[in-house]
Amino acid sequence: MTDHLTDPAGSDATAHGFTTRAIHVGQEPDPRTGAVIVPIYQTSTFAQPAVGQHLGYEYARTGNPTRTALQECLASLEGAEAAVCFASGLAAEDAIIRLLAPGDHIVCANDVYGGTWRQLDQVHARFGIESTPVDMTDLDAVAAAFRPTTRYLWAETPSNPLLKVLDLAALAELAHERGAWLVADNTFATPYLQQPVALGADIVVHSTTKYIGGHSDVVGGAVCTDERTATDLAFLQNAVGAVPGPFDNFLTLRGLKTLGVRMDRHTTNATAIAEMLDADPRVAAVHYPGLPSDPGHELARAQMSGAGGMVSFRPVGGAEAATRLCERTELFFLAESLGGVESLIEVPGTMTHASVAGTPLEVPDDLVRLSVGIEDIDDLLADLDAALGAATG
Ligand code: P1T
Repeated sequence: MTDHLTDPAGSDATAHGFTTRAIHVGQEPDPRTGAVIVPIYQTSTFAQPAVGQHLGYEYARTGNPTRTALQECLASLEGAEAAVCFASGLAAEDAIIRLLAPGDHIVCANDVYGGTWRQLDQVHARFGIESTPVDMTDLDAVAAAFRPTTRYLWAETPSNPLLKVLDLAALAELAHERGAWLVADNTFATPYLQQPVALGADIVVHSTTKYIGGHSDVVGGAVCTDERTATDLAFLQNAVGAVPGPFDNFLTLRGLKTLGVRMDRHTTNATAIAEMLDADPRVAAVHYPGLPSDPGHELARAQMSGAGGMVSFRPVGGAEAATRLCERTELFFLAESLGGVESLIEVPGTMTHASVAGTPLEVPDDLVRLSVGIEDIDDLLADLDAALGAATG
C-alpha cells in the first residue's frame, strides 16, 4: 500500500513528485472500508463519544473530512504548511482581507480580476481598508505606493485578463523589507506551473473553480499559507461561515488528481493558438507569456515551468470585431470563467471585468480572452480561424 502522505511539510510528501502527491496526499484508503477515493462526508454533525470529546470533527461548518483531504493535498502541492478551503475564490480573498484591521492598506496590481477589485474597492474600503492599484511590473511604482500602514502586496500572475507576469521573488523582498506580506493569486498558473511560496509569498490564494477543479462543475476557493495564518483563517471561516460543501470538495479533489496532465495539454494547445494568432494579420496584438516576444516571457521562463492555458488578444477591427468573433466560434463557448477542459471565449471588458469600467483597472474594450481547453488542437485552430474570418472579413 502507498505510504500515508498527509504531512505536507514532511519528508514523505516532498519526496514524491507533483502528480503522485496530487493523487495520494491526504487521500489514503478509507480505514473502515478500504474505499480508494475519499468519501463525500455528507453530514452536518458528528457523534461524540463523550461530552467534551470528539473524533476530530464536531460540526461541519468547522470541519469535514472531505474538506480536510482537499486541504492537505493543496497545501502539499503549493509547498505550504496548511490550506483552508472556501466556498469560492472571492470568499477566500474576503477571509484574507479580514485578517487586517480598519486603517490598514493594500497595494494591488492594476489588472487584478475584476471581482477582486470590486471587493477591495466596494466592500473592504467601506470598512476602512484602502487599496491602491499600481502597475506591479514596475517595482519603483510598487515601492512608491507603500504607506506605513501597507500590510499586503496583492499580486496576480499571470494576470487576468492581460497575462502580465509579475516578479514574485522581487515583490516578496520588497514587501518583507517594509513589514508587509505578499499575497499571490495563483489561479492562472496553478501550483503545477508556479509555486509562489518557494518564491517568498506569504499567502497563496486560488479560485479552485478554475484549473484546480478543472471541469467547470464546481465553485470554490483556497488559501495556502503557514500554520498560524491558516489557524486564524479557519477561526474566521468558522465565525463567518463561507464553507465549501462536501460534494464540492469531492469534485475539486477529483479534478486536482489530473491537474498536471491537464496543465501540460492546456499549455501546448495555448502555445499553438498564441503562435497562430501572433502570425495572423487579422490580429493586432497577442498576450501570452509563452511567446518569446511577450514582455513577460523571460520572467515566466524563470519562475514558471510552463506558460499555461490562458491567451488574450485584440483582433483588427476593434470592439465590434471582438464581439462578433466571440459570437462566431463553435467549439469555444462564449462564457465567463476559465480553466475547464472545454475551451471558452469572452470579452472581458463587457463580461468578467465589467465591474472595473471607469476605474483605474479598466481593460481595453477590444480584448478577447481565451481559456484554451484540452480538445484536439487542429479543431481549436480551425474554429478560431473560421471565426476570425467571419468577424474581421
Ligand atoms: O469565481 P471565484 O471562485 O469566486 O474566484 C474569483 C477569482 C479570483 N481570482 C482570479 C484570478 C479569478 O480569475 C477569479 C474568477 N474569475 C472569473 C470568474 C473569470 O472569468 O475571470
